[in-house]
Amino acid sequence: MLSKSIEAALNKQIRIEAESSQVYLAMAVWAEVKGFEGISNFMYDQSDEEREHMLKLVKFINERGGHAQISELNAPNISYSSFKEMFKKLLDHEVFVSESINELVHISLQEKDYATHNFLQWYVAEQIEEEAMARTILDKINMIGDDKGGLYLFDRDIQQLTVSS
Ligand code: OFO
Repeated sequence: MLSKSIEAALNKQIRIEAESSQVYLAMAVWAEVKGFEGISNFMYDQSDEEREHMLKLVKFINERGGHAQISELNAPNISYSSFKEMFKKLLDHEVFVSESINELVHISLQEKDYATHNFLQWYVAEQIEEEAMARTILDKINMIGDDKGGLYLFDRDIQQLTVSS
């Protein structure tokens, strides 16, 4: 059974994951409108993944006798000055999510809620991967700079870049 404070903290995370999904969906749309199909598809996938993260929390809260809260979301940013800015925002966002997960882990230990602590380990591992991936992408984008040809190739190769790195 979840304590009220853990339930509230997990519900806050539901909202963060849902907002992540919206932020990445808006990035996918922006890239698509600009004609970058590879980057766009990559961001659509990221958006789907964040929704999965949200659903995992929903199921966990309900299974543990709580009530998952589906709340209003902040509107995401819908345009960027460049892909460099967009991917910097993506990395910043993942770092923010990691901090939020760390705080949840901290609360679960304080309350000796080992079931929740165990459940959160999946998110800890996921955040390590997602931060690393965002850093890899940002490094590539910084190398490309404003070179149009480089961006064209990056758009073509982004799926492989991230899978193999
Ligand atoms: Fe990439 O944030 Fe979810 O966990």
